[in-house]
Amino acid sequence: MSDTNTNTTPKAKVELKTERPKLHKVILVNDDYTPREFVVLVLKAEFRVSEDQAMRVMMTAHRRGTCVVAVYTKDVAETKATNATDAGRKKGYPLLFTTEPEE
Ligand code: TYC
Repeated sequence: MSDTNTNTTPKAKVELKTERPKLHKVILVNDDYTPREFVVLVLKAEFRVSEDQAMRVMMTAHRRGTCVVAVYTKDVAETKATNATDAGRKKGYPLLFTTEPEE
């Protein structure tokens, strides 16, 4: 009993599936008041993108209404969106970053 495995009952196989955490998009929303250069500044500071990439993202939001900036885990996406939105608010701009889960 103590040194022999007499248990012949088949064990249920437990499948351990590790789900990847869903990524969340940070979305830049266009407005009519925030200066283009300020949007580029915030994108570079908060999302660590190059001048070129910041300019492309800003112009895409400017022309199309919105642009996906980057994807992160939920917490990081929400923190960065809040920080970037607050940077605009501090200057009195209606600059807005939102988040949404990726499909
Ligand atoms: N539309 C703004 C302007 O013409 C610039 C701008 C671009 C503001 C993108 C917000 O998400 C934005 N000054």
